[in-house]
Amino acid sequence: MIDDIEAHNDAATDAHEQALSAAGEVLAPRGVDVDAVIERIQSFEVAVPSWALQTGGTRFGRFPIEGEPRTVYEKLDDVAAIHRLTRATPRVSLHIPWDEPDDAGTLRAHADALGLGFDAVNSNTFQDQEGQEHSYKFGSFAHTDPAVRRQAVEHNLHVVELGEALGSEAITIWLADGSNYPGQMHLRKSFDRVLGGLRDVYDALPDGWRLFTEHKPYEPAFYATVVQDWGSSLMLANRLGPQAQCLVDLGHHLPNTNIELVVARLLTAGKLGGFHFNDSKYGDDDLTTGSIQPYQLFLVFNELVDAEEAGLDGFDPAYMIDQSHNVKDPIEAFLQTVDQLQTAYAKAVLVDRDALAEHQQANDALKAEETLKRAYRADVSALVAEARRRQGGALEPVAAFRRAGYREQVAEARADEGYTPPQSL
Ligand SMILES: [Mn+2]
Repeated sequence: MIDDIEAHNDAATDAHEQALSAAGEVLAPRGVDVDAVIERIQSFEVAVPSWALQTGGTRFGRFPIEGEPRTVYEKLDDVAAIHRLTRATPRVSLHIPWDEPDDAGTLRAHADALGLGFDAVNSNTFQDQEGQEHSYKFGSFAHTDPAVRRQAVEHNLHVVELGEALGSEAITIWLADGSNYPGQMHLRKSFDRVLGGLRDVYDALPDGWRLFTEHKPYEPAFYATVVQDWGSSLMLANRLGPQAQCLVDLGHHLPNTNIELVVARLLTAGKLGGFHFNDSKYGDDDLTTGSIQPYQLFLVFNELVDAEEAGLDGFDPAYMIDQSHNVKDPIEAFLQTVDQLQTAYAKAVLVDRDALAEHQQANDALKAEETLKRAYRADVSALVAEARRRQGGALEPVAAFRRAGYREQVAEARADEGYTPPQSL
């Protein structure tokens, strides 16, 4: 289906090579090793979540498009198409039970055939599922009834077991537990109950596995959320032990929060486990990464690259995308997102860290800020495209995707009842 990448790249080669050499002319005199930066970009990988390959919606509705994946197998086919074009998304982050496979071995074989693996698995105790004995209306891990808490723990243990069968090595737990009104929930006791539930899951983790807690300030709980902020998440990770770390979802912060500072603190604590990339204007909007606050994204990557280059002990963040595509074709949005992430990463790699350290030491606020701005303003688009091309990906992923007619083809294949895997990806 997407098998004419070379032809597509050939058509775009002249313009690309001009842009690449122009970028080299700007960067080389600054002492930048352009090839080394391209190699760094090539090393960047990010996981695609199984829950965002269909169009998303809001509480007001959802507007589906033709050719959306109907099964977890078809979702993997779409991730393979994204990976084929970007060469940067070799893993899928599964959501259970939304994408619970009938048989883990069959799903794993399907992923293997597509050249894909599995990143962190995600559990769900924020909504009730059919046939479930107890309701999560008033919480899961934090519920006052031990039977509900037990059910939530059992679900997470099941997700770990399934993840193990798929080759995952981490579980992400986001809890909606909280209260809508003052007095509804005992603030301290509810936290203790969450810690108790997480402890049961933590104790059952296979060797080499990590458990990520994901904080969020509000929604669906509108007064007090138990794992509300990075401080609460860090407390949990510290109390649980070395296999527990914190996941930062860029949209899970109150307006104006200094997220790069949160990242720096979690790095200092050795507890930055993973990321959910997205962007937001007002709340947890799940918009395309870099679409609203690209400078903030760069500043976050600046902290990550600084930690990477400093060789910070235990630095191994699991990068994932967590977006909701209400008005864009989800595959196209992912192609755009990966490009945005690589762009922010490349700009952070360009930061002259020796000069920055000197300006910081000299308390030269202006020169220090300009050092960051200089890297941020650099046009790295040709470097990012070259990184894709060197790995067999597309110079212009969205254009190649549209030209290949993938969406039209799957719209036809997915219109009938039976499942037909794409012939070539
Ligand atoms: Mn998230």
